[in-house]
Parts: sequence; structure tokens; C-alpha cells
Amino acid sequence: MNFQKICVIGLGYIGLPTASTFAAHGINVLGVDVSQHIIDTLNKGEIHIHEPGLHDEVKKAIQSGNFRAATKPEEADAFIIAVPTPFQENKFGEYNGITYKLADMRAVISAAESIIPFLRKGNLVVLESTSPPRTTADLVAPILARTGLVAGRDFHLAYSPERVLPGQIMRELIENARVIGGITPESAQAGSDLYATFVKGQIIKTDATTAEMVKLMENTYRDVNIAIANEFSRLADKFGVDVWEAISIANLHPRVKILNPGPGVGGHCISVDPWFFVESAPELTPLIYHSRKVNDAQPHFVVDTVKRALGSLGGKKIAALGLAYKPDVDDLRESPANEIVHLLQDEGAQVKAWEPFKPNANLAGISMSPTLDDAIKEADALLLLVNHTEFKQLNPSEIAAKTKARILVDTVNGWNDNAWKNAGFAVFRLGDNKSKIENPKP
Ligand code: SAJ
Repeated sequence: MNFQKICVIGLGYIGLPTASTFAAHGINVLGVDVSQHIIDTLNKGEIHIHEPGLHDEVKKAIQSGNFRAATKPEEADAFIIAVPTPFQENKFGEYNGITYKLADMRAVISAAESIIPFLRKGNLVVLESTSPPRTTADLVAPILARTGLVAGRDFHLAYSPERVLPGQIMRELIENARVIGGITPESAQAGSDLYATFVKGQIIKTDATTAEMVKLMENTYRDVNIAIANEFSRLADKFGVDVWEAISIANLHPRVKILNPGPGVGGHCISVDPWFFVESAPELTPLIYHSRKVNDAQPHFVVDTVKRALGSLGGKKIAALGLAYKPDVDDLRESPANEIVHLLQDEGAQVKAWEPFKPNANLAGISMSPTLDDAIKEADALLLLVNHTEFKQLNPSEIAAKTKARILVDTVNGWNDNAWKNAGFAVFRLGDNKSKIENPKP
């Protein structure tokens, strides 16, 4: 299939990079968003989100005349839907005594509806938003059928999940393998023709529901495996073992690859996507459900560890280092560190937080320090919550000279025990009770 003009609906973290990349590869792109503010910003050549390389790409696309933004779609050869699929705020599902979160599909529904007046025979529609299995076939296809055209017969319909890492989006969009699931083989082929415009990685064609499952399976696989690592950290704590040592030994086995325990699972992918499976089939997903529960409860285990390190939390001053949801990103949304700060404060601790990637973050109920020195100066304990490179490089004796604290709690195995002990700190690591409970030493 040949594509001269496409509409990309939803100009967020995925839609905007996708739209500008198509434009850079010679396709005439209309970007569509419900927010007039976003449209005005883009048409001026500015952008509303932070992603390395994106601003230049958008500026070039606008200047070349290949990219425009508007609040309504127009006729085009292809339509790409890249809108958010968050959780419903106030509604939950229930099955056999368990409560689970429900996807809010309203943005997908209204994006599909917005295409109706413009859909023509021979067009291609692609859904990119992460969605519960069968969304393309059972939700999007019936909406588009209101045109009188039938998906797979009169127009092509496909699902193609984004699988890019924030911070690397512009490169990964082009280089990563791309899955295209068609409602028919011809739809998959049409989708493949479209993305071949810029994708250099392998393009894999399959059916739409397989493609939907692939996306959810990738992130669920990771969530379940982090959950077992987190459960191992609690077992190690109980039995007087250092979980990090145990994992590194277990991982010498050629068929074992245990992930890292930590303060919990954050971000808007891994902690979200497994719920789409639970919602779709709660009777089939006890493992996925319980893994989510284990990871969501990990902040409580961190608080128990801090409590043990300090004796009690009431009135204690704690420097919380790192609020991002993972190392070396400035993204604080859904971060377990945020919850940990609140739990510590609920128990009477006074917490000052330092986040080098967002020192001025405005987080409800959290007191941010303008500098690392300010956060640690009067602290009774240092609490390492994210493995930022900057934290790994800190010099223990220099830090010892700047803080009253002589206790530190490391939840991510970011610091070298001995170096910090030599600088005068009592070191507590998450899932490491080895030196606290006497085990026979070799
Ligand atoms: N984490 C652990 N232990 C680990 C690995 C991660 O506790 O061993 C935690 C991190 O600290 C973080 C969370 O899990 O809080 C998620 O981090 P991540 O780097 O594993 O994943 P995301 O959410 O940034 O990005 C994922 C990626 N998916 C996979 O790696 C399978 C990415 O490729 C996807 O594009 C993205 O989800 C998405 O959009 O779905």
C-alpha cells in the first residue's frame, strides 16, 4: 500500500514522536489532539513534553510543511490512534473476593469515533494504545462499522503496540522490532507497509489479538519476575541472608536470571499493563494478580527495614535520595519512592527528599530539598531509593563530613557496603539481614 497522508490521533509521548518521524520520512502528517493548547504549541514549532531529540524533529517537520496539528482529523490514507489508556479512578472490578483495576478506554473510543466521518474504502486504521486483549476486534472494529464499512473487507485494521523506552524514543522507534497485528493478513501487510516507512528493526506480522497479548505479556513477564525477586528479598531478610549475594550466585546457573528486588515497581507500563490481563480474565490470572500485590506492597517492606535500622520512626529525620521511578530518568509518576516518603511520614518521621533530576518537583505532602547537602545535613539516616548514577558516584567520606547521619538504608544495592562502613556508617540494605542474624560463616 502507498501512503501519502496520515492522521495521528493523540500527540503525547508516543503519538508525537511517531507523527514527527513519519513526517521526517516524507509523509504528509496531520497530528490530532483534543487539547487546543497542544495544537497551538506544536504549530509554533514548540513541544509540550520532554524527550531528547523530539523538539528538533518537530521543528524540522513543521518547517518542511509535512506536519500540521489540528483538533479534528481529516481524510487520509491511514489513521493511527495513540491515546492514553489509564485506569478508571473510581470503579473497580471484583471476582471471588479480589478487587482489580479497570482500564479507562474512553480516549480510544472517542478517537475511533472521531475517525468515522473521514474513513474511506481502502484506508488503514492502526491502534497503538496499550489495551486489554481483543480491544481492536471487539471495541474498535464495531465503532468503525458505524460508517457502513467493514474492517478487513472495506478497510484495513491493525494493532501495533509501541515498545519504546522514554529517553530513547526517537532511536528506539526506528530501531526496535515492530509487531503489527492485523484483523486480516491483508491488514497486517498494510500496517507493515506503513511502518516500513521508517522502521529499521524487524517487522513481525501477526493477528491483532496476538499483538495485543504480546505487549501485555512483555510487561507482565517483567512484573511477575520482579515480584519473585521482591519476595526473595523478604525471605532473605527472615533467614539472615543477603538477597543480593544469593541472587548473584543463583544467576550463575545457565538457565536462571533473577531480576533485582527494590522499593517497588513504578512507571506507567509495568505496574499498569498486568491489570489489563486481570480485568480481562480474573479467573485465569491469580499469579499475575498476586505479583501486582507483592510489588505494590514492597514500600511497606522498605519502611519496616528503615524502622529496624533506626529503632523507631517517630521524630526521626530521614534524607530520601531519589524520587524517580527508576534510575537516571526525571519521571516521578507512579514512583514507589513517593509512597515510601508518605508512609514514613505517617509513622512520624520527618523526611526531606532530594531528586537530582527534578529538584523543584511539586509533590503533595513531600518536602523537597534544593540540594543534596540540604537534604542530608541534619538527617538521622540516609535512605537510597533510586540507583541514579550520580548517587553511585558519591564519595562516602565526603558525605560523612556533610551529615549528622551515621545510618544508611540502601533499597537498591547501589552503594558499596564496605566503603560506607569504612566511612563510619551502619549500613542496612533491603533484603540483607546477613550481618544481623548469625549464620555460620564459611
Ligand atoms: N524494576 C525492579 N527490578 C528490576 C527491574 C525493574 O524493581 O529488576 C523496577 C524499576 O525500578 C521501575 C519498574 O520496575 O520502578 C519498571 O522499570 P523498567 O525499566 O523495567 O520498565 P519501564 O516501565 O520503564 O518500561 C517498560 C519496558 N518494558 C520491558 O522492559 C518489558 C519498555 O520496553 C516498554 O516500552 C515500556 O515498559 C512500555 O511502554 O510498556
